[in-house]
Amino acid sequence: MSLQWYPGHMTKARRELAALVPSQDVVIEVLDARLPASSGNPVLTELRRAKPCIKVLTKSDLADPAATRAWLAYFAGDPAVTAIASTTDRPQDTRKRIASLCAGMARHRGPDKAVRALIAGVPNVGKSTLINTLMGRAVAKVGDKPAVTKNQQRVVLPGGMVLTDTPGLMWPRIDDEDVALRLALVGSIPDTALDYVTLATFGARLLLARYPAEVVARYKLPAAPATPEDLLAEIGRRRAGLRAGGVVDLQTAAEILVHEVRAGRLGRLTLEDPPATAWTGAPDAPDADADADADADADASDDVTDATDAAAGDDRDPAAGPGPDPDPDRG
Ligand SMILES: Nc1nc2c(ncn2[C@@H]2O[C@H](COP(=O)(O)OP(=O)(O)OP(=O)(O)O)[C@@H](O)[C@H]2O)c(=O)[nH]1
Ligand SMILES: [Mg+2]
Repeated sequence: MSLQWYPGHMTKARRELAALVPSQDVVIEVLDARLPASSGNPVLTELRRAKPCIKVLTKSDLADPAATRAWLAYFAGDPAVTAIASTTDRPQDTRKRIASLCAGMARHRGPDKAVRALIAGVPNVGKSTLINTLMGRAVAKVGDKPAVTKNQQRVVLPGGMVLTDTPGLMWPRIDDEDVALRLALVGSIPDTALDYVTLATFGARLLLARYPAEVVARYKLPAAPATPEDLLAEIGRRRAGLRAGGVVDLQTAAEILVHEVRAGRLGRLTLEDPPATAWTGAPDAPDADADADADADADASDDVTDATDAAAGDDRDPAAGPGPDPDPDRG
């Protein structure tokens, strides 16, 4: 299966993003902390080329804290980017951390010229929310569905930095079916592009493999069902009711599972792990700016952590937030 969901405004959005990149000092790529690989847009990687880049793993309050640490450690091996995790729970920390990183990455601008940064990424990952967090008030429209932002929006932060929000961007054809299904499961691809039973069956398989205990607890099951189909049937029997003739309402069961995964009802889940092979070059040579930033922000909260900390074996919870916390390290 290759999924095509490329609404008309995205052709224009891509063209406008390509035109914007050269004038920017920093590219802020927003990723969903539950999907740090699948929510990375190859179009953006190509457009930004060698621009300094901050990867912000948003919604880390919904992601598995141990997995977020593993992802930050993985990204710390990439000398071309700096990765942090964020959540809307701690806006002050996000503001402080991003301002400090951007200032460090755009020293060439000097003290008199405003730093320019753009925020980009796939739909619904929280780009406009991040703009609002950085502004300290609601200036950009946000919504819990993909493709809310249709045009670029430029704002000037209280500290003087010029920031541009951009529309969520997909690539014209997603050939990797698992990537498409993972993106749909977190709501970056609209429900209209796929059918719920296909999506929920995929989600159920993923959950049974990665978080069987959370599945058992949420749906009050005696044990983890053997197959994704069995799980959907159980959810159907317990929550969706039966149709005429005692048939399980699979469609409703599928909708329940998808919505509950998205909303974090099963707990904090991450749907993919970093590659097993870490980046192996120059592990002792993090760039000087990143070090300075880490020092300056040594008191930053656990909710916003930079990749250098994670790589150094920092075992703080990168995203202490509400909800169940499967992280045994958390103090
Ligand atoms: N739980 C949680 N939800 C978040 C966080 N950040 C954003 N959201 C929610 O995610 C949804 C999408 O947020 P937006 O800021 O509109 O996302 P976007 O990337 O601008 O989306 P498009 O403009 O459609 O590409 C909204 O319902 C936000 O409230 C977060 O840190 N945690
Ligand atoms: Mg938006």
